[in-house]
Amino acid sequence: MINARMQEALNEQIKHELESGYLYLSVAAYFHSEGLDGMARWMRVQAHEEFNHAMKFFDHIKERAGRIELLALTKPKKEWSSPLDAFQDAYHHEQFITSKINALIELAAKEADFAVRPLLHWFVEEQIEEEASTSQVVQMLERIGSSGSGLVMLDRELGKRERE
Ligand code: OFO
Repeated sequence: MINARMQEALNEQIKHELESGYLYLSVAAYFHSEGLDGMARWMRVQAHEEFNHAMKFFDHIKERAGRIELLALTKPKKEWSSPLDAFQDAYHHEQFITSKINALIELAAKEADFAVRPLLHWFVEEQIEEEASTSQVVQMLERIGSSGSGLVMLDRELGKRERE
């Protein structure tokens, strides 16, 4: 059975993952409002991934006979000044999530919770990908600068993203 401190921390992580999805849906809505449907699609796929992340913690608590508690979600930001600004926010958010995963690893060590280690290890790998994918788009947008045609091409490219 999972101990109370770990259970509380994993319940908080469910909230962080759902808030990631909520933020990316809000970014998707912003992109739709700008006519950038490809970028919106990329963010919508990302929001689905975040829901799956939340469910990994949800199922872990359930499998260890813990009590899942869904916490209130924070309202996400609604406007960004540019696609670059929006993807920079996504990148910074992923860095924040990485710091939360690291804190969970520290707590698991302190609480001698060996059962949660494989799950957290999965997230360590996942966060490498999550940071890389958002920072790659940031770099592309920085290169594109104010080129309208570059933005159209990138929008088309990002719109090819499929759900895993
Ligand atoms: Fe984007 O990795 Fe979960 O939050």
